[in-house]
Amino acid sequence: MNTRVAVIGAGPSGLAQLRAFKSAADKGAEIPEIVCFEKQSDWGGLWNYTWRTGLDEHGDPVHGSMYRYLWSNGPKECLEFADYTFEEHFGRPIGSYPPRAVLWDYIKGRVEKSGLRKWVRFNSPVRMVTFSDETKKFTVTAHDRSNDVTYSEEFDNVVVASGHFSVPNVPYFEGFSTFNGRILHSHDFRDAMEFKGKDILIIGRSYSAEDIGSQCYKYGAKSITSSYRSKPMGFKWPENWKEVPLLQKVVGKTAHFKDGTTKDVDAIILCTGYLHSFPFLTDDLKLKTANRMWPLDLYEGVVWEKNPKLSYIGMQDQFYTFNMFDAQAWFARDVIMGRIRLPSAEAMAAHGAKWRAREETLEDAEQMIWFQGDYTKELMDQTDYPGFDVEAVNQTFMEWEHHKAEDIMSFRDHSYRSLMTGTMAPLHHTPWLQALDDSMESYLEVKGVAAE
Ligand code: FAD
Ligand code: NA0
Repeated sequence: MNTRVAVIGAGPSGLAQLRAFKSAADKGAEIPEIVCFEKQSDWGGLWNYTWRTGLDEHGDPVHGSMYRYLWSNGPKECLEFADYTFEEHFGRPIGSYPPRAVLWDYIKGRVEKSGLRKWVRFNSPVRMVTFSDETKKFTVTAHDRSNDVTYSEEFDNVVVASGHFSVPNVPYFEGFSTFNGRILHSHDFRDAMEFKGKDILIIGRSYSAEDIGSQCYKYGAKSITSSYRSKPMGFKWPENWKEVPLLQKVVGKTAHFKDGTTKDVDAIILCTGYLHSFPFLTDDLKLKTANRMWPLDLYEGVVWEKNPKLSYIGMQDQFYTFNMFDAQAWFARDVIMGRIRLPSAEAMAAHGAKWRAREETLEDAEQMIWFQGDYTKELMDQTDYPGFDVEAVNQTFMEWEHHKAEDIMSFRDHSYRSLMTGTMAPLHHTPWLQALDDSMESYLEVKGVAAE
């Protein structure tokens, strides 16, 4: 097979794509040549923490949005790879809410074991992708930052796996330009210690708002005020955390809210989400969507309907993550390798419209989880991805939701059963609120015995 496939991004989605092809090769299939372009100097996407904000060492926008002390926001049992379990990677069962470094290690373990590093060109941001109607090929232009050379190569297929939690959505509020404090977006948040002893204002009501506020509480912020546009998060917050309606303006250090209340604050953290941004794609190839469960124009949430030689992985809003990316990558692989025949353009659009219609009826997180579970199952049923019990994963998500509602500051102190191995995770040695060291060594420590 002398076809060539470009994969853009070596985060969990791009690495799922590499792993999908490798698994076909391991079973004896002839696979295309794969070239993965990765802007950063290492793989793992957002899980590859960077202290940098703004521009990277080359002057490109920093991709990373993750921060120190970030622990998984959902049970690891819900994202476990079906073909590479946590137990296989760590050699024993570990807790259910690992910190970032532990999850990064797990993601890397699978691709290192498969020997996939040679498929990745690091320090290589893709600058442009075009498609020729004549040759039916893509031209991918990349910047080799290590040698400062820009070059172009032809590919038969392109898989976009560049993530969509990197380019911040930054609204303006009256008085921002004269605010006497720091204003930042969650994309640039790195270390909660910066806000110790400070009064902070958080704008937003989703996962970044919830977790960055919780981080600031844990590391000693004086007070947290979180301001919502649509509805409050509604958790039982600690004493020094108040939820208020939307910010109207700031005057000096004083924030004014829609209900007429005010609060003096030292810093404002905009947890206002991210933009899907693909500056390297021409308009005919570019997915344009908000962060939602069912973006349109992607057959099975993966294949670009207007040009099925192009696929996208991981573009949905996410409850399911790593194993859903796997299911998508296995599907994209089989379309590329001709194992899955695509229906007509009309049938693809009609199929997407049905999912979108269901998506529009979703009212809460629980319904979204079942929706995404059904979607992941539909994908898995079409490929040889090992598969797993989606209903059991959904039930674990339900338990997680229940534990959060019970106590938002201790939900990470629970543990769950692996749906891949059947093993019950041990309880972590220290309650999350008291566990200030998020290093892998500290997390994997067993009763005072340091990890090897
Ligand atoms: P990314 O991880 O963003 O990786 C995309 C990759 O593409 C990056 O390596 C980037 O450098 C590269 N890239 C981008 N543009 C180019 C280009 N032009 N050329 C070449 N390479 C490019 N999910 C969970 O399951 N659990 C969590 O606890 C969790 N926490 C999160 C916390 C935060 C703060 C954020 C923002 C997200 C979190 N997520 C979490 C969701 C996260 O989206 C997924 O876990 C996962 O990282 C998505 O993988 P991805 O490969 O699609 O995107
Ligand atoms: P995210 O929370 O960064 O998670 C991304 C939020 O922004 C919504 O609450 C929305 O309000 C609000 N918003 C947007 N524009 C606004 C405006 N003009 N005024 C006021 N509010 C505004 O982003 P979203 O898209 O979920 O929410 C945007 C991802 O990062 C998630 O996948 C999450 O899982 C992940 N994450 C994980 C962790 C951990 O694992 C931590 C942080 C983030 P409204 O009213 O429209 O809802 C620990």
